[in-house]
Amino acid sequence: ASAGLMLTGCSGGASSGGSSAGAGSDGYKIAFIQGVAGDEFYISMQCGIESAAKDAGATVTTQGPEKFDPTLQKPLVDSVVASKPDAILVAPTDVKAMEAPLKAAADAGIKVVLVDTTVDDPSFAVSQISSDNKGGGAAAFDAIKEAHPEGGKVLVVSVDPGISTTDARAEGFQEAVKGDDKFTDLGVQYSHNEPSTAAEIVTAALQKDPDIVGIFAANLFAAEGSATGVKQAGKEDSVTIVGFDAGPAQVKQLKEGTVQALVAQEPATIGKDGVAQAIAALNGDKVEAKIETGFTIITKDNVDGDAKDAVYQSK
Ligand code: T6T
Repeated sequence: ASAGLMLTGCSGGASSGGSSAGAGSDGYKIAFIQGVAGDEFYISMQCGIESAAKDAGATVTTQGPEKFDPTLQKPLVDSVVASKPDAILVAPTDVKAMEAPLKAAADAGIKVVLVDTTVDDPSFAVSQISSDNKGGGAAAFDAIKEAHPEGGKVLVVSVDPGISTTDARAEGFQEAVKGDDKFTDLGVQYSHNEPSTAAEIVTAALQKDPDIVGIFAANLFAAEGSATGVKQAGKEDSVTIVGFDAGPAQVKQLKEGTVQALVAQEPATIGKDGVAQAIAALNGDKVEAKIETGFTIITKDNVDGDAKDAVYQSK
C-alpha cells in the first residue's frame, strides 16, 4: 500500500513551500538538533532544511537524541555549541530544562532558531517557527465531533508534560471539549513517546470507560500506540481516533480504518523557514520573530488525492 507514497529519501513533495534563503550566505555552517532521532516529523524537517541550505550554499549537520528527553538532548546541544556552528536550528524537548543550554548557545554568538517546540523564555532565539498547535488540537476535536455528533467521553493521549507543542495541542482540544456540553473530558494521559505505553493507556481507559467515543493522540507515537490499543480492545467500530502527524504508519492505520483523521503538520516548511531566518539573522537582514505554519486534515477521502503531499517523509 505504501509503494506509491515515495517514502524513501527526501522527495520534492512534502519539502515544497517555505521562504527561500537570501543570497550572500555562502559557507554558513548550520546545525540541526531534532527532538528525537528517527521520527518522520523531524526527518521531513531535515529534508526541508537540507534543501534550503543547499540552495543557500550552507552546510548542515543533523543529530537527535535517542529519546525525546532533555537529559539526552542537553549533551548534544553542548557538543554542537563546542563545534561553533554559525546557527543552530533546534526543537527543544522541554520548556524548562532546555532553556539554559540554548541560551548559552546564543550567548556564545550562535544564532538560535527554535523549530517546532519552544521554551518558557525564548527571548535568546532570533526566530521561532511552529505549527498552530492549539488550533490543531481544536481541529482534532471537530473531527471527533463530526463522527459523534451525539457527544460522549473523550480522552487525550499526549507525550510528557512540559513539551510546548503537545501541551498546546491538548489545551486546544480540551478548550474545545469544554465548549460543548455533549462531550465529557476524561483528561490527558502521558505516553512518554512510547507507542506501547500509549497502547496500555488506551486499553486501560477503555476497560474503565467502555463508552469512550473519541481519542485525541497528540503526536506520531501516541497515535501509533492508541490505534494498537483500540484494536486490542476490539473497539475500532465505536472509537474515533484523531492523531497529530502523518507518517507512513499513521497513513496505513488511516487506510485500515483504525484511525479516522490525521492532523498533518508542515515539517519541511518549518525547516525551510528556519534556514531562511537563520541566514537572515547571520546576514544582518530583517528577521521574523515568529512564524506559524499550517496543517492539513487527512482522512480516507483525501489521503490519495489533495492531501497526498502532506504525508511525511521517512529515511
Ligand atoms: O508532533 C511532532 C512534533 O511536532 C512534536 O513536538 C513532537 O512529536 C512529533 O515529533 C511527532 O512524533
